[in-house]
Amino acid sequence: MLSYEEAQQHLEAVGQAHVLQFWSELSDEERQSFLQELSQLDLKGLKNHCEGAQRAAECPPESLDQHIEPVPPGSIGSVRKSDGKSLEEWENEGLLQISKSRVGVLLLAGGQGTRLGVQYPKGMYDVGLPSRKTLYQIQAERIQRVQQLAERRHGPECSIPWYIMTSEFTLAPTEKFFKENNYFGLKPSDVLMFEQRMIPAVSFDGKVILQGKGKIAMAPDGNGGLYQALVDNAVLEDMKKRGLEYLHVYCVDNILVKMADPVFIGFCVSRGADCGAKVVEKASPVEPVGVVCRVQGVTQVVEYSEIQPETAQLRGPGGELVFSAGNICNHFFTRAFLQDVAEKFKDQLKQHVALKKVPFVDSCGNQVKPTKPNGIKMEKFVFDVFPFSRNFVAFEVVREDEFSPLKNADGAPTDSPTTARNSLLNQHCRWAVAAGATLLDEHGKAVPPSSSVSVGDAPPAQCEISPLVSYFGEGLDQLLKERTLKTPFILDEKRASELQAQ
Ligand code: UD2
Repeated sequence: MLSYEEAQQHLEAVGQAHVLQFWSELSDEERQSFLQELSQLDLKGLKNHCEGAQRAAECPPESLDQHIEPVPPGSIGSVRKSDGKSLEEWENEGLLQISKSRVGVLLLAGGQGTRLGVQYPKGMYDVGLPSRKTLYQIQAERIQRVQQLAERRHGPECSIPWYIMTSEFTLAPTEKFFKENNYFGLKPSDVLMFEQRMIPAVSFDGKVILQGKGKIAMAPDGNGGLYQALVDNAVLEDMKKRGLEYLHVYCVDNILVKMADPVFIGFCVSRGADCGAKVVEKASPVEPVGVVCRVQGVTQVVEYSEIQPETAQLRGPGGELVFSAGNICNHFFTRAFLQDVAEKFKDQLKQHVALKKVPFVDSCGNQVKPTKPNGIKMEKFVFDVFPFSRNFVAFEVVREDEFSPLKNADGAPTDSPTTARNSLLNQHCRWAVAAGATLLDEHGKAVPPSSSVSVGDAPPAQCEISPLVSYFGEGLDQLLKERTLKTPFILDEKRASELQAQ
């Protein structure tokens, strides 16, 4: 650990002496923890970081809009446009890879969830399903089920390790939550949490922002911090040791996420891809999802915060959005590609600039909550490795089946706890009806089979199916065919075995 004198010397040398301006007011304990924080900071890189942030905020990089082109629709794989046979083949290939324990999943869970406004990790959020399951529990159960499907189809016992990238904000509560819940039935040795790096927020005049008198305002380095974190935490070595060849990387808040989706894995593997992304057709020009597109012939994602509104609104002759391939933060990577990124490309990743309101202490020691942006946060994005891929593929999936993210607090028209809950319950009503069940709503009225509604709308009935019973609607006909079911109806494992016995 650095001594006070060493810290002072380093900070002075990089023009950041103000960081220690309240030293004399700190208690012994606060001094210790501050020195610890400073020791973990890359003090040598601090000068570049602060100058780079200041420069980037003063003259933002040129927008890519003039250079972007849509990805030709023919080069995007698609669930909707593929025949049943191809889908089956991909699924089978995916399940085969899973059964050989070659597939892992990696959750990006280091974000702060500011828009949702909760103080705990988003994965712990309960959107108010009849079962009161949290996002983490739903995900854990999907892993178990897809493992089981692979074993049933192809034989030997297999496992899908679950890597969870956290940050200083989310690691401790996530670990505690998993322990308290017995890892939701997964083997603890298959759940591997690690931390991404944090970097300081910088003021417009290039100074590190003090969040407290003995605390720097730090933020995670963006979900593209993944690649550095893989190296810092020897994750690729762990993958190699376990014989994993493929990784499905996804973000925490999509209630419909298909963990280790066999169809997607099978599609990517059979195309020989080293890198892939799921997309959905954008719902509107302003939907907050990046677009998969080409820039000077190279496929990449342009994030929603960086595309000009005029470009996002461009429409083709049939009225369709020109840039419609919406990124849903579901990525496929081979281990070999990740190894390449770790060795050759991770330091070349673009830095994105976000101007944020960062609470700080002013020079008189007053705590200030700014009302307009005062700080620069630099972030890396997980998809910025796509241009390094030798064979990138995009795969379009059906929104109603696969994408309903939780971003905002209730009251917002989209991406809220209510829309996420509704999307899941709608999906489960569709599954039950397709399996031949008649659902009775709370008034005892049969739900018409065609009553499908769009993502996020209120479901026709409260029907929830545990992922431990069905991963993607499979296996329900033998349980539900010709049954009339009163709702609210929860199909969990116990109910499933009762139905089977009847
Ligand atoms: C992400 C995608 C966007 C679209 C959208 C769909 C990126 C950069 N953008 O936007 O194109 O696909 O999701 O929902 O991927 N995270 C970390 N560490 C960090 C920051 C974020 O792990 O430092 C995680 C976060 O916990 C979440 C995921 O990355 O699971 C996405 O982060 P977000 O919710 O801030 O991204 P968003 O919605 O702006």
